[in-house]
Amino acid sequence: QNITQQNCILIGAPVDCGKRRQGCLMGPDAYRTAGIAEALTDLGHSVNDLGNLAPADIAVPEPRNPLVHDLKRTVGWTKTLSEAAENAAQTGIPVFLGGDHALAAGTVSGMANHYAKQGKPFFVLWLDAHSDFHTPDTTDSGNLHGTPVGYFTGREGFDAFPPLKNAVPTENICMIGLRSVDPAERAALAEGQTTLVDMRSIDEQGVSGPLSAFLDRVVAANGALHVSLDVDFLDPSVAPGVGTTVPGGATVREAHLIMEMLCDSGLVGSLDLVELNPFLDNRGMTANLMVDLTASLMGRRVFDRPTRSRKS
Ligand code: B3U
Ligand code: MN
Ligand code: MN
Repeated sequence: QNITQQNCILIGAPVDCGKRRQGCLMGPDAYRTAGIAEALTDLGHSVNDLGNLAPADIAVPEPRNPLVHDLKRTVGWTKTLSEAAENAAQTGIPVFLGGDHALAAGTVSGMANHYAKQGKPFFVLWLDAHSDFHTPDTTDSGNLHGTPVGYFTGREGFDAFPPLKNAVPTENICMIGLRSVDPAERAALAEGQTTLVDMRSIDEQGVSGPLSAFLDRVVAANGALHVSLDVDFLDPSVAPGVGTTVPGGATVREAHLIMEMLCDSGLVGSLDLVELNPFLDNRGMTANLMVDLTASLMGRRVFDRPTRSRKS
């Protein structure tokens, strides 16, 4: 198999403060148990597991919105993971083993800082049933795992968080799998340029058309890509190990196709695996599927395809 050998840096991020239902803290160890390191070394990559990190201890003011849950810990994780991402990116591909999606405030902002230093445009592929575009002021659940995209795009209302050095422009973000978007998020998304691929678009056009168009834009900009994979992107029948199941999600085949296309593109420089709740899983099936998808992203395939040049 002619895939480029990479140095994969596993970073355990047992973030469990982004919502009230607990269990994502077991995610990193579930991925290890499911054999994520072996899956990557079998493909010829080197793997460096940094173990599990812990959130920085940062004082925060009382949130304006009294619904907001555990602001302090989320802010601490944002600082820790932003620095971890920026450091790890210098020597390999960071793979963040979550943890809930609040972790992406840190991982994505850190990767944005890394590529800003290199003068490389930075893009984000968000695979999720949800847009996670709230701010601490607009969330009506108070769950900050619904806010990371709001943070790293530079929306207002995150003053308790580490100051954002490099906001990701909304036009550099593509969300695929959307089927649960709150009214406040929809209104805010309408003011930006995020590419929004909901389940209806997938039913009508499949995943390859919209993904291909996005990847062409990353290539044209000579950019780099971060992938944030939320378990609830997948249909709950194949991925039950998550607190926020939404029916009608992506199939195993759609998800693998996305990963294979991303692999072929050679654009991906970092990955989040988020929202796995092993306490809710069925005999490890969700952890195993997430590991298989990671393997597809990193080069596992049945047969090689002749390399087709991407049309632009
Ligand atoms: N938008 C809702 C639901 C939600 C967002 N992300 C997840 N759930 N996982 C909220 O609570 O903000
Ligand atoms: Mn999410
Ligand atoms: Mn989600």
